[in-house]
Amino acid sequence: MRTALTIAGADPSGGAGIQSDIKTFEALGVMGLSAITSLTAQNRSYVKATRTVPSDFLKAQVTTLLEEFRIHAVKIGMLGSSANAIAAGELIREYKLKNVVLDTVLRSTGGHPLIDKKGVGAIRALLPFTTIVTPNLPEASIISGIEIKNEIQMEAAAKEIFSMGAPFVLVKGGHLKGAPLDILFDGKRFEYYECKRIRGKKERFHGTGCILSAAIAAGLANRKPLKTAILEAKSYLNKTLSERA
Ligand code: PXL
Repeated sequence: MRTALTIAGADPSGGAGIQSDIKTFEALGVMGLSAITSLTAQNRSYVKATRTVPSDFLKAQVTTLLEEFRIHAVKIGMLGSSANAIAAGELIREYKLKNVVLDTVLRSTGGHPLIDKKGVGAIRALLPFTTIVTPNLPEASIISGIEIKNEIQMEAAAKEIFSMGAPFVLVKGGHLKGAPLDILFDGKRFEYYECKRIRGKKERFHGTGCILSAAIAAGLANRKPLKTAILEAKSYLNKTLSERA
């Protein structure tokens, strides 16, 4: 069976992080492996506290899995610390991990930091070792240093993040008003993914970014071409959100 590994935080509410990623992998027909970067105390509304694992222990989780499993794709979410971001980069290089989807998690929706102060720099340093990065608007703005209020600025941020070494950049436009538009940049062209806005209480959307990035990783693990994996991930996310209470 094809496998995907999630390197991410644990979310007791199950809506984001490791718990959600394993559900996504298995729903898309991929065996889910996981390495926990940080424990969180949270519900769907807010993050109360986090306890991040030491980076040598993060590495031990992954290297022990590699003794037994081939890993066909990797999703990276909340890292908790810049040390864990550096460790993830070392693992990718040392074990030649392929199909790496980096969800550039910096803060929770409520504003709780999910990586330390040096995290932005550590995430920038990870970009060249990924296959695709999937920042939302606030993350794309912080990583690129470009203010984003419209689609032109989304494109500028995507170009800037590409220039930092990410082979594909998918900027998610859900935080802009109007119909959500995600923009993919491959270094040459932009591709536009329009979607319908699903309405509801904010708890319904907890973990949306995790689902999308894990679903892209599942598609890549299943040998789908990247753009097919993105389209199928968006459709899986839509279905999952529509079914949620
Ligand atoms: O959606 C960002 C995110 C990722 N991973 C974990 C989280 C959150 C947001 O709360 O808790 C573990």
